[in-house]
Amino acid sequence: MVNFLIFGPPGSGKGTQSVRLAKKFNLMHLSTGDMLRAEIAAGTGLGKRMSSIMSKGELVPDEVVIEMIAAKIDSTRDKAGFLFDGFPRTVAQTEALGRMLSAREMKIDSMLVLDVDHDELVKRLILRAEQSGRPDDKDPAVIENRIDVYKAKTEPIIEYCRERGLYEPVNGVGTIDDIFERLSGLIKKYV
Ligand code: B4P
Repeated sequence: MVNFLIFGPPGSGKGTQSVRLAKKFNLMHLSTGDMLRAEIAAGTGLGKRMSSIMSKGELVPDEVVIEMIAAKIDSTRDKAGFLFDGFPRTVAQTEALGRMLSAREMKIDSMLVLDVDHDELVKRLILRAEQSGRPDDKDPAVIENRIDVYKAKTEPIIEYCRERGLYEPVNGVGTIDDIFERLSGLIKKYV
């Protein structure tokens, strides 16, 4: 199995690219954001508890997403590997993922980091708010908070992965097709 992290700030295009990459390379796409939004849409107790955290642009507790990911890893069959999208988001989640994978004799092969400047991120998320109705996209103050939370809690993972030789930066500005080609070129080295 080959396993990848797709990484970058909110609005960098992780979700957009992951759907296409998963299809092309037969990877299991695991997006903690999508899983959490599915809980909210289904009106579960967990969804209700997480909804106010997400609408403020804060991170949900580590143990919630770690449990979700572990369950998905164990129920996945017939895939060439995993594409983790929006997970991990803290160093604690990264360490938990490492333990989960090594217990199953797997590892992360590469961390693909989408590099997009601040103004472009804000522009994309404001545009998405018009179509998605996502509460965390509607308010510019919440968008700024998500970017700040990314810098404070998520960005340190880059150094953690760089030290382990996993870091591969990708220019995340350009057309969706161009960025898909850049990412595909990197993934092809492993599959
Ligand atoms: P996520 O669902 O992970 O969402 P995201 O970071 O906002 O977006 P992404 O980078 O995937 O952007 P997209 O492709 O959609 O997280 C949402 C929330 O869930 C978090 O804030 C947090 O509260 C919670 N959460 C999730 N995982 C968690 C975890 N592990 N731990 C704790 N909390 C967690 O692209 C954005 C827009 O840009 C789209 O409209 C797209 O069409 C557009 N776009 C994409 N590529 C483009 C391009 N090249 N050019 C122009 N536009 C582009």
